[in-house]
Amino acid sequence: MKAEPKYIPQSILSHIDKDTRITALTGAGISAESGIPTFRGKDGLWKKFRAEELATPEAFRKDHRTVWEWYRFRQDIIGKASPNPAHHALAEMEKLFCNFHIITQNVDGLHRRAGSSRLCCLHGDIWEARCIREGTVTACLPGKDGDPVPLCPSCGALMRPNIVWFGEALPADELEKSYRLARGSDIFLVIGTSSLVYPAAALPMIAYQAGAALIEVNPDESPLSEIAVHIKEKAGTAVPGILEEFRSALG
Ligand code: BV8
Repeated sequence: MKAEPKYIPQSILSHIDKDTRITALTGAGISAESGIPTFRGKDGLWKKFRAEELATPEAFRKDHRTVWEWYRFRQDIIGKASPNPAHHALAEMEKLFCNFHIITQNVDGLHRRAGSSRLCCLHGDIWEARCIREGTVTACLPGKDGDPVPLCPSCGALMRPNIVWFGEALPADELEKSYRLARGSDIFLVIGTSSLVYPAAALPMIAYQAGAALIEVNPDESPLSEIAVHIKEKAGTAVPGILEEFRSALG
């Protein structure tokens, strides 16, 4: 009698092949072991602010310098961070399965640095800035003489982080692609997210109601934990373990 695998139920593994449609939705928790603070964890505070108070158009209008200081603080941490085994394992899954995609809420760029390319980025990129006048997007370069606030290289207007703030619409094309992926998944992995921020948090239920097997990797409970196969482990341990179980199931 073959022992039940540690992570993915045998009933799921016995049906996978290289064409199985697998989607991974990732949140800040997948980058925690890279040393990047999560949003709502104990280390989620910056000075006296919380992320929800700074990641808004109102905060930027009120005090764009403080918002830029927060993003430069995060860029500094992210710049020193590297993809961890969970990011690398997802990049490996993309090589094993022709219908493997990642939908990420993260803005840190670590999936791309790990080699993932089939990526749906819902909330933008901390390494990009956008001109508030022209809307042009450029790499997020330092401001004049290292000032944290960058100005548009072509028109000189103020630039903002090219990130989706609370109260702002997500990029329509990325959001539509994420709905399509959720509806068309055989296996939907949910890795390192509190599943509190919408519309991203709606994706696992969309996948589940469309018939996907829902697998959650999170050391803590989340609103999904009751209906998902909940792996109560850190992503850096569990995701490489899931990769190995997928690999052996493919033979
Ligand atoms: C919008 C960029 C409408 C900023 C972010 C219903 C429908 C639509 C909207 C809403 C709705 N209800 C409420 C809203 C409004 C709001 C919302 O959802 N609010 C929440 C707080 C209730 N949503 C919005 O405002 C969205 N906009 O809908 O606009 C609209 C439509 C048309 C026209 C105009 C407007 C925009 C949301 C995007 C906000 N921007 N990020 C930045 O990064 O600076 S969201 C932010 O939260 C991050 O992107 C983050 O990824 C995301 C979710 O958080 P998590 O990733 O889950 O991180 P968190 O810290 O919460 O959790 C970490 C988890 O990891 C924990 O569970 C922990 O246990 C686990 N973990 C820890 N260590 C590990 C681990 N797991 C594994 N391994 C480990 N080692």
